[in-house]
Amino acid sequence: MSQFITLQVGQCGNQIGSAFWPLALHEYGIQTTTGGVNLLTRQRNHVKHINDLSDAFPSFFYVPDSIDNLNFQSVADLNKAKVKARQAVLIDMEDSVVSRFKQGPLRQLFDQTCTVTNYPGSGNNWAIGYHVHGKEYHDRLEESIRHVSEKCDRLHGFLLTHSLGGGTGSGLGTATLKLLKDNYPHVERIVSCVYPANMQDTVTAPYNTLLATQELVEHATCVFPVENKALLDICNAQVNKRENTTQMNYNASCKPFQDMNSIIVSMLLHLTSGSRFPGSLNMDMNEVATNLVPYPKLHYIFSSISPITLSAPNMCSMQEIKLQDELFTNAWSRNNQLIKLDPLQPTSVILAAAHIARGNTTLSDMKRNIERFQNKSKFTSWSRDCMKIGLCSIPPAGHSSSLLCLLNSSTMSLLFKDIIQEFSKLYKKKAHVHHYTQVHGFEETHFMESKENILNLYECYTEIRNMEETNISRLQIS
Ligand SMILES: Nc1nc2c(ncn2[C@@H]2O[C@H](COP(=O)(O)OP(=O)(O)OP(=O)(O)O)[C@@H](O)[C@H]2O)c(=O)[nH]1
Ligand SMILES: [Mg+2]
Repeated sequence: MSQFITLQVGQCGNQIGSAFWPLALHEYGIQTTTGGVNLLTRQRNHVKHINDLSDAFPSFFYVPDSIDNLNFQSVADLNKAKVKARQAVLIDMEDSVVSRFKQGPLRQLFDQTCTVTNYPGSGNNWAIGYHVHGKEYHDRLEESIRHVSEKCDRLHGFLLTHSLGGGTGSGLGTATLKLLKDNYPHVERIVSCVYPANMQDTVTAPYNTLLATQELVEHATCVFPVENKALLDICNAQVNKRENTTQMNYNASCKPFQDMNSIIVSMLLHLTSGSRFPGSLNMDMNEVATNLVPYPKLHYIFSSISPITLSAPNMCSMQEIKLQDELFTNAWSRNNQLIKLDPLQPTSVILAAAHIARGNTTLSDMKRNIERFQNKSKFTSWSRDCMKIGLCSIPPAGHSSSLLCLLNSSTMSLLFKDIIQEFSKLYKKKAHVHHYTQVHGFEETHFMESKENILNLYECYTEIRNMEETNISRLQIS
């Protein structure tokens, strides 16, 4: 199975990582007690033979000795066996989140030489993250990444997690992405990025988001964007669903990041499940880009998931989904989207699609529901009849089955339109521009170039949509 190196950049990237690793271990039956994660069942029961994992466990973990060490029960066993996350670097230009990692129960999981930190951050400024820290830490990052990649014998990709609203994740994160492309051009660069809830979150977020998006379009193989606004809506809906609770509402200022991140982590666990567990119908990570990216730059993938699980105690939506069809219907509903777009609306077309199920979903459940999906959506001429599917028999914690729906849809153009609009509002008045232009290496023309490139991408999607609307009849060749 393909091996992946994970890079966590900035506060958000590292917080997502701190939720991801304990759950990834838990899915192998290894208990941890970090971060308030509610560990619900022992998944080990689902893996019939521990030797089955000998190919899959090293996809995200590095096992120095023999695979017999897989008889782990707890983090103490992992430490004894010197197991490491196949984790390149924990990168943050302020060190509080990474320090918490270093002191927590999972500290042995990470190679201490592969953390790159500084103080006091990149001040919510993409230019500082990209140009100042990107330059200063270039060699250290290069060295750390080389160090972990040398331990891989089947390195297939890098998985980068970060947010785009601040300075480090957006700036240094995309500088790291460029470094990966320069040094490992044939290794995939898969990105899980968080778009800010609203642009008030950080005043300069529209600039950071625009500049970082331009880099993601240029250097990533595949991007899985998530919007904090969508996550907040999901959290609120889950809270309001609970009975006998005082009504509470999340909003951007109370930042329930733990719950929001657990939704992102569910998506990542799902996405990577085909590489982390064996199975003949699994969708390995090395199949993601091939199936979902028809043209190199149209690589932004929409995701939605069912059921939704939040991390806070007693907040897992534990109601068991009785019917498989309901699982699919929920995953297609607007309430379960990790980014607020509507790819099933009549004005958008689907360029590529994949459904990854975990747990007890059968092939016939899948086929029946794919047909339903094909009937309710609009596709390009080449994508209608083919749909990538993945079936991983290991369910996520606390559920008997779950579904991740991944779509490459022309409706993604709305995200790019929004980015340009928010940028233009601020840039029209040239507000905060001097913070960027005073950074050595940053030219003001970079703003307009980024805007142009994103606009081009917007137009590419529109063109595909319009192309599908004009119904050209087939030539009859006799
Ligand atoms: N979903 C989610 N969003 C986060 C998290 N932490 C921060 N954010 C959002 O990310 C944006 C800010 O990015 P951060 O990750 O805090 O910034 P950074 O990358 O550390 O950069 P600097 O602090 O400016 O150096 C804001 O829009 C926050 O709301 C998190 O754990 N989860
Ligand atoms: Mg920070």
